[in-house]
Amino acid sequence: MEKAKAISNKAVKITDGFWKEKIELIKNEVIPYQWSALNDEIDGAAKSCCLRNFRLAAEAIKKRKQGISTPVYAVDKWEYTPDNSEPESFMGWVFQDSDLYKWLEAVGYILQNENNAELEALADGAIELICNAQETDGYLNTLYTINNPALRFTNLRDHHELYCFGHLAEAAVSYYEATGKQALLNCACRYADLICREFGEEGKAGYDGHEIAEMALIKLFKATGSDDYLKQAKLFIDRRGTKPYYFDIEQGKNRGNELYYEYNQAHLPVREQDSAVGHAVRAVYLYSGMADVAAETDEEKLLSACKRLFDSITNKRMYITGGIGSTRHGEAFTTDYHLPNDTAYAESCAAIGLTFFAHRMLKSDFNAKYADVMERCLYNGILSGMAEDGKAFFYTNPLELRPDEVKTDPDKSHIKTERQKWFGCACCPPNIARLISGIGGYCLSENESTLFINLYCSLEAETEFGKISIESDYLNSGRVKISVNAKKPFRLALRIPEWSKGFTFSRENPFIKNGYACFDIEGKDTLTAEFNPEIRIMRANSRVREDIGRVAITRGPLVYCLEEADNGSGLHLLRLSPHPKFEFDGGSIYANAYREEDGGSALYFEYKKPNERLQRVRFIPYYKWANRGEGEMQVYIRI
Ligand code: FUB
Ligand code: ZN
Repeated sequence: MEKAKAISNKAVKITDGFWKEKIELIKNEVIPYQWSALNDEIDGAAKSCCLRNFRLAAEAIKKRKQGISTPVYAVDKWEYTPDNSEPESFMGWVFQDSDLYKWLEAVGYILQNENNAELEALADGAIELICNAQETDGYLNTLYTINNPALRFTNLRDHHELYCFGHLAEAAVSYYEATGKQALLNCACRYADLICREFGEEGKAGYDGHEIAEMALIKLFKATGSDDYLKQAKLFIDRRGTKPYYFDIEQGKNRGNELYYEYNQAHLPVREQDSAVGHAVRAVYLYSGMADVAAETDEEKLLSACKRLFDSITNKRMYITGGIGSTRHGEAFTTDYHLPNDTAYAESCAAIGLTFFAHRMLKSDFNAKYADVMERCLYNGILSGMAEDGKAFFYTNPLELRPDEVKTDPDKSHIKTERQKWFGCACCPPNIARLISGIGGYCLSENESTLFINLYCSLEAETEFGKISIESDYLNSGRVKISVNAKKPFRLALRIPEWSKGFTFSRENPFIKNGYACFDIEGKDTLTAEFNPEIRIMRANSRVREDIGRVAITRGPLVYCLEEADNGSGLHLLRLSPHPKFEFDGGSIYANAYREEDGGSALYFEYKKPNERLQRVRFIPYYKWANRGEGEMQVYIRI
């Protein structure tokens, strides 16, 4: 297995351009905004109760330590609201704690690259609160601590205790790497140690209903060097899908239909799984953990399963935007080539999870296709989840929308016509924040001989081979300048983006392997690469019924869409002209299309060629849609 490791976010400084602007937005707008949301300070937004829960848990622990008994409340729901719960009990979704952890992880990534005493002080306060909500034996979950500690770890399938642990651990590593402060890392390790005792070789044969603990344990293993965490991650992976099903044991009953187990990817032992199934976020989080464990243990069988699952997703079950999850039912995958545009679930978190998975595959399988998928997700199905001002979010990311249908069709009730200020189930907004703030960690990787450039952000980085900087005009001209100051000779591998029709490098005859152009570098050196981000008319495989006879417009990594605001209503009436006469103005794409004229009032009538009129249409990047009020949107246009 040829291995590589990612160069960490801390070693990579994004210097300017598109992603620098996004990181600044996260730092200046999104992080403060989300802090207010977690504190329930945003008017008109769904309540989080996240910080409130931590405060209540800390108080309960304090009281119990003083010998004062605390009330017991039910632990029997996914969402606790003032209507279904006692006023002093836990509120929100069972996994509400994870929102604060994701926020802290994002703060950690920001602090890895700059000093910000105010932000650090805010985070330290939150960490103190988290530590106060931790039980003496390391357990940390506000739902159980507030409502009924005696019931902890009795419903791994649904109650997200290991999921919340996973987010705690990821936040802890990010914050520790940023500040060197141990408090949150110690807190996460104490919880990890409890989990290793409870679910280790000698313990209960459980694993999480919502995967993430696997990849989080690997992060803790890397940060602390403790083998126990690697062993536990592998145990969780090895156990999943083996019989008798742990979820049956804990629930005291069999679910009757094997299909139910697919929701948690627990239908088969993971090494036997071929198709991506079930809840999409869970799936890609599991596969990310599998890819991590395969890389740490050099296990070919596990890696082969990861490769099959990656191909299952990206060759048959992924939207052109990098979105995954074709149905709202179970927020899940369905079947191959079933990619409906207007009922798509395509949760922001799922595209984020696919990015995690692709990123981890690069550790063991040197192939540009993984970075291509990261890029597809990042520029499209992830960024679309956030408004341009960083203060509103999409949970689901359809590729086509008519506001009147969304409002009247219960099958589309998961879709919103405009981004929301916050959600009761707010998994996506802080997930977007942590991904973008840490994007530096996705750009480069290295092994003993080679430095790989996976994403072309403008950056400066410290690597094993010396300093590297990238000046990127990737989105606009496709031109990228790379300067290195090498401490020792090495090979530089530049990913050739799959969208680039042709490319030129300032040095001739690169050796091309697995989609990377490789150059031998010594001393101070500068290389330029010119990729070709020309406008492309893309189609889907003809097995995708919804897209037959339709095309999507892309330029470079960006997928484009039509909006009512630019093109009028009735976007379905448009078809791209065979002579579109594309024009790119640095942001939008203009093209000729024909608009079918109103066919009168009859619902059905005998066919005759419809009248059409020429219309110049405007396409905007998909991620920017719905920033100008409510209206129709369409990625695919008839051709
Ligand atoms: O269950 C935790 C998160 O909430 C999932 O990842 C999302 O799909 C949402 O259901
Ligand atoms: Zn989400």
